[in-house]
Amino acid sequence: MTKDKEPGNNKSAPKSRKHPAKATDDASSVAGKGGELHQRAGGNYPPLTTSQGIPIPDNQNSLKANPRGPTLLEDFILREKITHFDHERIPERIVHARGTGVHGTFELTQSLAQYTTAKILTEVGAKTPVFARFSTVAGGAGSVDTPRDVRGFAVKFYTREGNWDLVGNNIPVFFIQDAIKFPDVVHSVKMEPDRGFPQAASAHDTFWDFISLTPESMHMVMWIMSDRTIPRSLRMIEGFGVHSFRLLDAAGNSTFVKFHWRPKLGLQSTLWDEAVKIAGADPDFHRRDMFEAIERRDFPEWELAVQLFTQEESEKFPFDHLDATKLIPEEMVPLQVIGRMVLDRWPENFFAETEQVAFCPANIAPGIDFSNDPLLQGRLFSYLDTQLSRLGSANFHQIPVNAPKCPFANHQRDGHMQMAHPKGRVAYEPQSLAPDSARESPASGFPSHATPENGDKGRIRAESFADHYSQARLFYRSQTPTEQAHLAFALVFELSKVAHLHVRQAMVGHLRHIDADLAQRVADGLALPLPEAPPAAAPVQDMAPSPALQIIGKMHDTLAGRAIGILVADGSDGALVAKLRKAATDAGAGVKIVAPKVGGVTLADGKLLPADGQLAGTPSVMFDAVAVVLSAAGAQTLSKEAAALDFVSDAFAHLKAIAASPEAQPLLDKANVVADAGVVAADDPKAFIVAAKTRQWQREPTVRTLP
Ligand code: HDE
Repeated sequence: MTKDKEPGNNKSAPKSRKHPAKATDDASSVAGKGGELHQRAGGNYPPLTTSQGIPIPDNQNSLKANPRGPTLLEDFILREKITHFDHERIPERIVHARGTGVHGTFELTQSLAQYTTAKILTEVGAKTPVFARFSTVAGGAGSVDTPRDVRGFAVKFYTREGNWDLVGNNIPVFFIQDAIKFPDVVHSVKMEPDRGFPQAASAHDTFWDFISLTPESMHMVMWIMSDRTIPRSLRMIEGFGVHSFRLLDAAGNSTFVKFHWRPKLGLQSTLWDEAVKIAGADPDFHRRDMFEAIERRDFPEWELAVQLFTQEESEKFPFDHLDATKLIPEEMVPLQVIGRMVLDRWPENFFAETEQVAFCPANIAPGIDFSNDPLLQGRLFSYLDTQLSRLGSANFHQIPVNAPKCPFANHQRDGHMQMAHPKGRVAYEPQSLAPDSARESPASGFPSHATPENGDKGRIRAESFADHYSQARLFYRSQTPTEQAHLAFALVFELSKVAHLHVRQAMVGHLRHIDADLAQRVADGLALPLPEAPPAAAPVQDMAPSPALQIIGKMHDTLAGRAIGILVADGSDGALVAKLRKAATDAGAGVKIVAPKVGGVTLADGKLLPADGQLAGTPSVMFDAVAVVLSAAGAQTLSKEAAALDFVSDAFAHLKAIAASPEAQPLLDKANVVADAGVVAADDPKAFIVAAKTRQWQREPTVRTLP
């Protein structure tokens, strides 16, 4: 049957379907565009088909009784397309919904053969494929990248002995000691259930109400109020496995281990005001940053390091290492670097890989084992459970990003979306009918540590978990004065968003146990009389400061992997721009030209300089340092442009280096930029590079009042 002969068609309709590019009537104008696109694409493209393989003749028009008549139920092409579309979304992760995933490789550089049989930790030089996913915790999948939040740092190692998932965070401790509190802490931080806001923010009453009633969270509170939770880039965060795990040797002897990821680029954070403005300017800031780094082959890299300790050593720690609100200071148990991870391949399809990847702390290789940390024990249940509902089937391990890359076989069968078709009549074990069917391996299968257990059953919190303030104090007192000020500022900001006075009071009461000066600063910042401290469950200990807990101490003076913006306008000096660009790229930075119009500017010598970003859409928060190269006329024009004034004044307030041509001075003056070591002449690229490699911390007291 040809369409021309279908009942109800008038004469013009068949034409529009047969020759979409030539269609002229209103209803077919889209078809016209589609047709042109096809022609432009050219080449040998495969025919568009339904999911059943039926070739589709017209992807622009549904099947109608006549050109202006009703759509027919018969249109299986329309129905299949819309039905699939209707079901495109799956439930997002209850936490860590917003994520960025990248493929890469892990290479072991130092063997742990003395402690473990795990091949991934003993085969030096072996390269293991990995998939890493970085995430925020509280916001939905479509939320912004830069709220104040913990970052998830999950790595799936496709080892020769099965998948090992190290599902960590960029903070080495957690809010709670027992998994039974997880739904509470998450419900408190998520948007409030009656009003549906705030999205992706901890600065609200329910979160601080819960926290103020949960003293065990105080150490984590110090970390989340530090600049660790407003990172500059996902390439510049640390990762931590958090819990103690065990390594097991061939004889079954156990050594405890904590895992750490250390970024090659060093740590780097934004300032709070900067993070807020980035959220508006580019909600995908971190995802885009990672994507662009991979695109330009500037592959992010981390060292994997371990802290190893025995049961006997752990008994001498002034805290319980099974308590996930505690860390082991590096100064107490040094880090040993054992390998490196390089991320070098962006997923081909975001949904198939980043969205469908399923990490689970229970995915573990023989030779590594769990500890009794009650938070870890709860996690061992939660991930598979949530993934069954998120991915909709017990067969989600067959999705390519989740499937092991080593052989795997068992007698699990059937279920929704079974993609495999196992052969044979035997789907059980023990059996005697199929010699080649999979069997258990008593000698080489996953061993569990033979931990002796005794004591009374009960809903009990160990007494060794009672000290809630000592490590919070350790963290705060280990920070530089700048970091301490930022932490106090963050607490004042967050608690100022809390409407309930008693919650603010309770929080400041806790701070008194951590550090008297911190409590006073926050109380002053809230205009709050210093409240009573609550009773402490255990005496607060003074621990030796740990500089390894700082961010500033771990920042590298470098432009590697950083971004420089050069603001230009018509009449700018092209030679100066070229000089600055060369100096910045030689130092490892990416450079973007920012201009009032995206088409670019006409330089003083008449040449056209194309822009990478238009001024209004490319504010200085996108960059680590900026240069302003303007002619006198350009500076005059931009002095009337709010976006240009913001570009300069924000760069200054965000403690960034600014290089400026002398003619740009009126713009700098109007933006209240005051000369200091970070404001340099544009024709001195060397000085600019030195200043751009770091933040101008000394400037901070001149641009904002910190508590
Ligand atoms: Fe998770 N966590 N978590 N978590 N977690 C999930 O699993 C959970 C905890 C972490 O990129 C969920 O598949 C419980 C600590 C990361 O896909 C869920 C407890 C740490 C990711 C879950 C914790 C993490 C998750 C949600 C307390 C750092 C994202 C979706 C007992 C060591 C992984 C999913 C990705 C995701 C449960 C605490 C890290 C609900 C019950 C501590 C990085 O299963």
